[in-house]
Amino acid sequence: MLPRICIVTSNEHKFSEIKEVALEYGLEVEMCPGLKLEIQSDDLADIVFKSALIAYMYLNKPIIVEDAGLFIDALNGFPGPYSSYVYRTIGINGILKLMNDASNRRACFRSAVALVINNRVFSATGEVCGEIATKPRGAGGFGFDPIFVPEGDSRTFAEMSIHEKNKYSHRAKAVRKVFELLFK
Ligand code: ITT
Repeated sequence: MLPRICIVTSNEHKFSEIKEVALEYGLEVEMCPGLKLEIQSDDLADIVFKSALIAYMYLNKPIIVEDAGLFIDALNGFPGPYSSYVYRTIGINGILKLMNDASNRRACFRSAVALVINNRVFSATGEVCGEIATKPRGAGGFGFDPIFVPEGDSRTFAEMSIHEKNKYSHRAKAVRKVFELLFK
C-alpha cells in the first residue's frame, strides 16, 4: 500500500480539488501548508520542480507540489506565472478593467504538478482553455474562478462543484497524468 501523500500548499481549495482526484486512484492525501517556496521563474514546470525537491528534502515523505496560472491571450499571456501576485494586487476587477476593450476573451489555465515519492520524481502539466466572462459569476472555488468559463460549458468555474470543475480543470488533468505515471 502506498503511504499518504503530502499536498504542499496553503490553498484549501487546491487541496480539496487534488484530494478528489487522489480518491479516484485510491490514494490518501493530507494538506501540508507553509512549506512551498515561491521560486521566481517564467516557467511553471521549473517552479514546481524546484519547490518539490526542496519540500521533499525537508519532509522526506511523499509530496505533491502544484503551481498554476491564468494566461490571457489579449494580454499576451499575462498574468501567467505571476497570477498569485496579480490576484492579490489588482484582483479580478483589475483583470476585467484590463480586458475592457478586448474582443478576444480567450484564456487558458495551466498547471504543473510534481510528485516525489521514494526518490523518484513524476511530473506533468495540464491545460484548460475558455473565455474570460464580462463580470464575475458564482460563489464557489477561488482566485479567478468567477471570471473563467471553460470551453464546453456556459458556467464559470465558481458556479460549479469541485467534481464538475475537475472534469475540465488544468489541475485535475495534470494530477491525473502524474497518477497515471505512478501506476504505469
Ligand atoms: P500555493 O502556492 O500555496 O499552492 P496559491 O493559491 O498561491 O497556493 P498558485 O501559486 O498555484 O497557488 O496559484 C496562482 C494563482 O493563480 C492563484 O492564487 C489564483 O489566483 C490563480 N489560480 C490558479 N489556479 C486557479 C484555479 O483553478 N482557479 C482560479 N484561479 C486559479
